[in-house]
Amino acid sequence: MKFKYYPAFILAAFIVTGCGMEGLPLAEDTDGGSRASTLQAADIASSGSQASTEISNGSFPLGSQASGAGASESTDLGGGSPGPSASAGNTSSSGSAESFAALHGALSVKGTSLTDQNGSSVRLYGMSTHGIAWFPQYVSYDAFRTLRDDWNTNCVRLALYTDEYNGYSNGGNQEELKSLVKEGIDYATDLGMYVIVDWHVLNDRDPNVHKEDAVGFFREISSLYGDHTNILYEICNEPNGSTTWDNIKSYANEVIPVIRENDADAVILVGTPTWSQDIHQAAASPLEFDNVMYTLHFYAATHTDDLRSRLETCVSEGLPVFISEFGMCDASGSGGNDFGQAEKWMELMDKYQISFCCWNLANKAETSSVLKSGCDKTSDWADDDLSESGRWIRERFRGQTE
Ligand code: IDC
Repeated sequence: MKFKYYPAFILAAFIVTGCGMEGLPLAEDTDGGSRASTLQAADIASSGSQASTEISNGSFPLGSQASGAGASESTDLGGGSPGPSASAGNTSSSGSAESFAALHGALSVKGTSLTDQNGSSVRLYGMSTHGIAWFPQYVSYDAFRTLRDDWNTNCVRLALYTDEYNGYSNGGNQEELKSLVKEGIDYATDLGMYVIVDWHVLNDRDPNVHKEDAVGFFREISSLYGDHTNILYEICNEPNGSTTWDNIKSYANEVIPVIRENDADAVILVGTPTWSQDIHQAAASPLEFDNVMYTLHFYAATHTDDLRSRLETCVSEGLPVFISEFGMCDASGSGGNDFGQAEKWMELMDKYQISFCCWNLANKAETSSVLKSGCDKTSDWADDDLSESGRWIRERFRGQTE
């Protein structure tokens, strides 16, 4: 067991100012005006209005948005309750006294599968946080414990936005954000879960825009956690716009060696062009590193047969794919859920044993948030605390086997 325990340090009174996501620049936004908007969360928390979004061609436009945020201004980090040792019982999938991450240990990519320390293939599944800068209250031991024990998940994804308002490379307090990432890793480690550190490229479109920050960030995190076997690095969430696979490759060829200096065999997830939909481009020209998986993201009310058949083709031809983000709703993160399409995606992921994370653990007033916008609880959610998305995906996780 190679876990090193870092005492979880608590960000006392991590105050999020101007954290309303309405202040975020939009991917498709050409109106600089929205960038300047710094609505206070409290001003908008009650609005509850949903984004009205135009979806075209199955791609992912972040259309005009006016959804309310459920983030609280002054944040409770869940009390920072001390975790049990990493060998604490895990009532989730394994049913063993040993934790899931202890049981499976260091992962590697063999063919299209994630493979554990014993050579068996293993699937990771769980929730992605929303942007941790805006919703830090869910980066807590108790939230993750609930996801492990009640939702039957074995993995959590920490989404660190880069270029959105107050993101890591756009005004965010980098030290506080890194502390939050470290806390999240520590909580997941204590709970014997795997954890994905997601450098959430979105508004920046091309990961090269903030490459220097990415290099510094991943150097630091991998130097602290290089001996952990439960951490995966996702180096660019969703390149988009005119970003090409060659642009992404050139970024990956710089960032991956930085991580590998400290963590020689970590699994690294790499985003693909067009909001991580163009995995066929990665298949045509893969990276030359071991232990890499390519990400595909889907939103079930937007992406259907075409993207599923692309996934099927690429995986059948040998591409290792990790679905590190998906929603049951449309690509704006709102609109109606399409559970029929979501079920088809689930069946396909089961067929190919693909690992997956669902967007998002938050109480924002948008369809993809799994908590109701009126829910202030940060763990131990009852049925009534969950949104329609939350109720559906929790049921799905509960029935999931590795
Ligand atoms: C959305 C959030 C929304 C936020 C917006 C910021 O749900 O609250 O205002 O980002 O631009 C993605 C992205 C993910 C998006 C999500 C839904 O990875 O950041 O979150 N989505 O739009 N890709 C496809 C959909």
